[in-house]
Amino acid sequence: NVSVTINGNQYEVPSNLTVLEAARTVGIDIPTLCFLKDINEVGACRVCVVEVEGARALQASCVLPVREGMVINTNNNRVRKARKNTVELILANHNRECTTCVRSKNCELQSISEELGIRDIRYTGAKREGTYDDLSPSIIRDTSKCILCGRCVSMCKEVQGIGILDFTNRGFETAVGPAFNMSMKDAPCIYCGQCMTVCPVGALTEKPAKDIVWNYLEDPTKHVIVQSAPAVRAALGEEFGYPIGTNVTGKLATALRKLGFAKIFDTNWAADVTIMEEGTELIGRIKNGGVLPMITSCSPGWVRYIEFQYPELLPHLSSCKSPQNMFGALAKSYYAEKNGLDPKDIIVVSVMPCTSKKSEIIRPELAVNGVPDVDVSITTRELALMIKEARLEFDKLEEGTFDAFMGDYSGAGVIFGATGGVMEAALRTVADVLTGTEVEQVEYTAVRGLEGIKEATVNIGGMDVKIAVAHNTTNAGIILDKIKSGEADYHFVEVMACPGGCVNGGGQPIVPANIRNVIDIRQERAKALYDEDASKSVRKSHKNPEIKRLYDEYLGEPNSHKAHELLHTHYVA
Ligand code: HC1
Ligand code: SF4
Repeated sequence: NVSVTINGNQYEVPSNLTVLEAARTVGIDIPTLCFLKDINEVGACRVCVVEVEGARALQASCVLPVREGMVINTNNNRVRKARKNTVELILANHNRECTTCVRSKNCELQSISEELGIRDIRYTGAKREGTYDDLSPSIIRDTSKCILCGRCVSMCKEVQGIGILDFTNRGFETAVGPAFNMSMKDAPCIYCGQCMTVCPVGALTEKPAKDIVWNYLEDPTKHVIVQSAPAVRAALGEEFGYPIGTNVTGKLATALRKLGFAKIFDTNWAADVTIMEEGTELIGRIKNGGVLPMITSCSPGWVRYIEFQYPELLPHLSSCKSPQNMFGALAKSYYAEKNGLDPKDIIVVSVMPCTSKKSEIIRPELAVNGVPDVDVSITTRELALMIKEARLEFDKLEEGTFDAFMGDYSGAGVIFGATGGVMEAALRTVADVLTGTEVEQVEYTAVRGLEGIKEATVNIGGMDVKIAVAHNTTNAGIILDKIKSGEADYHFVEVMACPGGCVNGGGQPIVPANIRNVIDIRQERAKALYDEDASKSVRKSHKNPEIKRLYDEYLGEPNSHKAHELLHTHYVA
């Protein structure tokens, strides 16, 4: 420990802290704009400056280690003036169209301007000419809003191991973007959207599609149905003031119904279908000497990653489409047939925690006879906007349920949204199939939690099944290198592109840094899903009565010819 004086009071604080952290441990908040714990600790914005006795210039507290005997002032006139000045300079060069910005009311620059009491901006002059790039299916980059904090750069490079975004140009012309200012559409971007979730302002946002949904909902010639992904229910409530980690399944169902969808179904149901198909594929590959390890293919950011970075390993991907697309394919075949509908009249909308899903739905190899499985994909955030536009009072909605037929799901389907969840769901079914019994164990805790790479060997019916789970693409890369070198002898690997899995997807509600720095949102949201799983009486995909019905009445067996036509694909380099 060291002894420091902050704002006139003496404290003992751990010696390995920065001044920013030390102040926070004793309840003194220093504002920040670029700081993001463990991800972006670069002292770029200088909003966190403090006065240190003996030093002439003010110091950025986020990169300043504490020292024995340090005397610090975090909030005197000089400090406040400097902070205000810094933020005014940022604002002078910022496109301040707050009223029409998608981040209005959830913008860290807006909040800090308000907290510092900025009422006018003394600096006027030239504004940087911005780039507005909306050509990709998933991301809009608007540099007129960018404040050069560097969070997205760190996220893409350090966490995701990709490095699409970087500082370009110099001085006044400095901007953040892909090399040569190319469009995100042309860069090897996986559309994970992690850069958006850390952007403090509206410089990186999703490509919106909610107005397309509104138009379909008013088109009398269309039968518009919706599916909602596992992780949506673990985060949507945050947009309406619920604590992080609140499960809002019931209100989500009611909200979707009130928005006017003809049927409200659940991607969790399709996750159960995926387990039937993927589990069977795995057993087949093990028994028949197929390519091992088999790797999950449901996270479209991950699929883009392996395509760009390790195309030679594509045969390891499961041939299964993602649950989102399996749902769509079955809606336009099974559901259409059972309800006497023309598939051409059915519009499938998906609500996803993901921005990459917007690119997955337009992949030509996933269409069935040229018809896309899913017509429109919106994020959790866009759904929240639709609920607000419809003026529904979310907290007052009654607890509803999803529609039968493609809306009932097992606990296995729910946990897909957390890292390790697909693996655990698969093991529950594979264990029963391989042993020909009803295995009592349903929980596989070795694959739960936030360790970057989880490895385990599970004995199933006398056979040792070696598994690994990776989340974020840096960890995915580590596993792929091991597979490439022959060092890995796994049978089955789960990869999710986003840190923590879909619960922390690029389309989820954006949590400002001051909260992210103290709460692990991945853990809280995952808990909401594991709790729902534990509360279910049916926790294995193959025990879901609606899944049994699908196979009895329509598909026959998992991996049948019909299942292959609708639910599987082939990724080629
Ligand atoms: Fe996911 Fe999936 S779990 S990819 O993270 O396999 O997006 O939630 O919908 O498709 O089910 C996302 C979540 C989601 C698919 C499923
Ligand atoms: Fe990088 Fe993902 Fe953002 Fe693309 S979407 S720039 S890969 S963080």
